[in-house]
Formats: sequence, C-alpha cells, structure tokens
Amino acid sequence: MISGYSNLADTVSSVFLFIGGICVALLVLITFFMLYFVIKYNRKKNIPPVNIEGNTFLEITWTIIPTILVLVMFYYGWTGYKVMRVVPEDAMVVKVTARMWSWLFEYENGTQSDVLNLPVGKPVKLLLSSQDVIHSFYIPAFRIKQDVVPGMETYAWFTPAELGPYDVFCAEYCGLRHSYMLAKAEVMPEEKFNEWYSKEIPTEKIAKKEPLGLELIKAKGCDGCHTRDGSPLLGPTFKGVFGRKEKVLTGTKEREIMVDEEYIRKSMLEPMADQVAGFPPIMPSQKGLLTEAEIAEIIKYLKELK
Ligand SMILES: [Cu+2]
Repeated sequence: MISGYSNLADTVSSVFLFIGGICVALLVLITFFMLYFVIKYNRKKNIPPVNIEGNTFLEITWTIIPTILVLVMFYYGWTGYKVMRVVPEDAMVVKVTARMWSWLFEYENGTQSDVLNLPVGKPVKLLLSSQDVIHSFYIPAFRIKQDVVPGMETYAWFTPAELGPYDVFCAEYCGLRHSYMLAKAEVMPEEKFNEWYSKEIPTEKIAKKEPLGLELIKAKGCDGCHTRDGSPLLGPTFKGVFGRKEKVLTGTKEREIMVDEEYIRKSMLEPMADQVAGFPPIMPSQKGLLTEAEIAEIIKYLKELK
C-alpha cells in the first residue's frame, strides 16, 4: 500500500518527523533547565558553592538514553535508505541530464522532453548525469533528492502514487540562474502516458506543432540563457541573430563578425572560440550533445527568427 505522493513519501516523512520531534523535545528540555538554573543559582542569592562528586546513576542514564535515541534514528534512516537504493527490476529507466540551467529527460525509446512524464503507479529509475557542474535533482512531493555530479552517474527511483503536476527543483547552488532551474513532473494515467510515449499526437495538435528547431532549443536548455524576444540574458538573444553584426572576442582580440550558419554552428560546438563580447564565458560546448541534423534544424529556426 502506498500513501503520499510516492512510495517513499511516508517513510521519509516519518523519519523526518521522528528526528524533528526528538530535536524539539531536547530543545525544550535544555532551554527549560538552562533558564531554571539561571534563576535558581542567581548570584544575588549568595548560595555557597559545594563540591559535587560523581553520580553513577545520572552518568549511566545520560549515556544510555542518547545512545538508544541515536541508534533508533540510525535504524529508521538505514531501513528507509535501503529501500531507496534497491531498484525494482521492472522499473522504467529515464536518463536525466542536468546542465546550467535546465533538466533534460530522455526515455528508452529515444524520446526527449523537458517535462518528466510518468505513468502513475509504475516504478521509475532515474539515471542522473551532469554536463557541467554539480546539481541536485529534487522533487519535494516524492521525497526524492539526489546529487547530480559531473563525471559520474548517480541514480534514484520511486513510484509516483498520485496524478498531477509536481515541481522539480535543483537543490545545489549551480550558478547565476540556479533558481530558474525548474521543471515539471507530470504523473498521468498509464494509457495517457503510453499515448504520449508512442508519439500519437492528435491531429489538432499537429497543426499547432512548434518548429523542430524551437523544440530543440527548449529541450536542450538553450533558452536558459538565450531569449527569443530580443532581451539579452546570460547570452545574446536569438531574435534577429542571423545576419547580425557582433563584436566577438577571439582569444583576447576583439573583432567584428557577421552571424552566419558557420558562426552559429561553431558557437554551439566551440562556444569559447569567438565569444560575443559583453557576455560571461560560461556556455558549455554542445559537442556530442547535438547531432548534425539537430544543429541544422536549430540554424534553420534561427534564420527565420526575425
Ligand atoms: Cu543546478
């Protein structure tokens, strides 16, 4: 039986409440005695000091009780943690890629999305990797939080128990737009998920379908730094980029170039080679992350974005 928004929710919440409860009880107890002694042994009362010898009963008590408390905390923490590390064999695998400043979700059939779509009641295993710095994958409602570290793969799993959209956060400060690193986890009935997964898009949606280039820009996280409305963000805006004259830094030398296909392509693969002046040098190379076909689609889209 699952209660809460995921199979882990109850376990994590009860450990949290248990430890929180002990902390509050200790805080109240210690504060009470502190104030009590401050008043009772106030200097103005002129109580003559006496030498107190050891008290075996007290010493044993304050050793045994905290030891038991800490061991109980450990027991609950450990049994809960063990559940989180043992992934059911039938779990659906989703590759999660973190980069400054967005999440990418990739399914076993190659589908990519910036929304984590999930069927309700099915275990899902997330394989987490980072393209740049340390991030942390965090869905508070599911009680899931796992660091995403460049150069290694981490994982997490859970079974979503209730329908709905949920917030996905990055819980590790990862730079300027860390707080914008938001995504949605959409838990849906299995049929609806299968429909989405097999890409049976209803006809009325096909008509409104976004150009592939724009879809890529969103899915690959380009719009974390580049706007499409003309306002500069951490990088130059995409609006009217094609044919624009830009001052770029080549090494330390500033020169003027005109943005053409070749320049856009190079900026994706070697962003630091001719970097637009006035922007921070933070763009990660997309080498190996974008296929030639995807690059072509993005260029096609940017050409049209007047
Ligand atoms: Cu982050």
